Amino acid sequence: GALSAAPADGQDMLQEINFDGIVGPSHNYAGLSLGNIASASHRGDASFPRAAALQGIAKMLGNMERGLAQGFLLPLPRPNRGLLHDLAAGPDSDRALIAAAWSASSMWTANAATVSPAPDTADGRCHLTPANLVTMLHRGQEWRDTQAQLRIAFGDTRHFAIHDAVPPSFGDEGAANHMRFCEGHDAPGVEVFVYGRPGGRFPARQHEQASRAVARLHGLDPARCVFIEQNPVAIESGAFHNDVVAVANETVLFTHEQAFAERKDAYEAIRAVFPQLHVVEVPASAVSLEEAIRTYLFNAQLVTLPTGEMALIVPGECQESASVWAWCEHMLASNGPIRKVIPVDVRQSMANGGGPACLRLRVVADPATVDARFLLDEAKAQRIESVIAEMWPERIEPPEIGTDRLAVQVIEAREALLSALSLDELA
Ligand code: SUG
Repeated sequence: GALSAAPADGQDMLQEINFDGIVGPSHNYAGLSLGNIASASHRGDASFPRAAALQGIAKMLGNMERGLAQGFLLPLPRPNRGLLHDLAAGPDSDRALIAAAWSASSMWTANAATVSPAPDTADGRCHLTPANLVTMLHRGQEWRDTQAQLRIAFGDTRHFAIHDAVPPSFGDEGAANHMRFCEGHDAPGVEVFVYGRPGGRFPARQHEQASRAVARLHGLDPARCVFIEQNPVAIESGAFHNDVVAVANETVLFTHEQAFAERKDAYEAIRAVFPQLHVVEVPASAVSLEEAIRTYLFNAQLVTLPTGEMALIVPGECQESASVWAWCEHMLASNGPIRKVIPVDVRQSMANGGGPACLRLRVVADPATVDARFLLDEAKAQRIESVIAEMWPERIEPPEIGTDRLAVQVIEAREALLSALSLDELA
């Protein structure tokens, strides 16, 4: 079609759209992520891919009913024959190598990319950099395929720029270690990058130099970027990404007291460039770091509802924890900016260390500029649900990973979903 100029006069209707990862048919518990306590403790369990994927769809539908814009990204091709080939892995190889090529980990789209919305960037486009995810083998295989999808979903180069991942020795885990503060999603933001320092018991998956490279690639104003060190104690306790202990939305930072290495300095550094900052801090005396990580209180979606009120969409596990739920009730009774706490059931993902926030990538954009095939509506959700109900394995036992029978089922299931969504070009 004919090219027309992008509206230069601010006519875009920029809003936050959550792109959830649809849980792939090979979802399983192989314990692949060192430092991710849920993944390690569920290693060897049977998994339930169909239930997992339906939990994800129900979360998306719930957010749509609340009036939020919803998109999705598709599962990546698994098993990844290319990876098995590059490793010269055969049936007798280490189970972890085989399981890596079968991982459905792309469901956690908070790790798909880092996103800088148009109002923050020098060229006025929304910039996306796929995360290289190099720390973990099963995640490092994701980014090229993720990028291929981003190039379709956000293919309109008048509005979006898609970069290559940053070079490998600097680990990058995407939006899970990135927070954006703003008065409204369509207003200029201050972008905060949280990195870890290596040397602890568990890997520090986000490297400072990766964050700095992403900020430069996106053309962010250095005066509106803040780089903060994650608390090594948080990483040692199992917060393998910052979004396990903190989440931001508009003017609000909802954080555990022990999220950052130097908490007072961290808040001050943000406040110096964003004076409207409102910190809602949960003290360790109310909720211990361990309990916060076990329940994923902070791996919540902090969203602005159409009424202007903020809601916190938390895992159901939070409601079952006496200390976490007591704190939520206390917060709601106080007159803070977060007015609602809404539990959702994403237990299958939680058992691999992925809460509601891990399952979504936030993109600020005008939905009209996004490829509509990646946007959800009720009819499409029903179509996706019926493919899942019919084609996704009900249950996977660990010894089935690597078998030809399961490979056929997993490949056919994904292909059925692609055709139901007219996205066969991703096959
Ligand atoms: O990378 N789990 C993911 C969980 C990612 C959560 N994302 C955010 N916090 N944003 C990970 O550790 C487990 C896979 C396994 O063990 O099979 C896994 O990859």
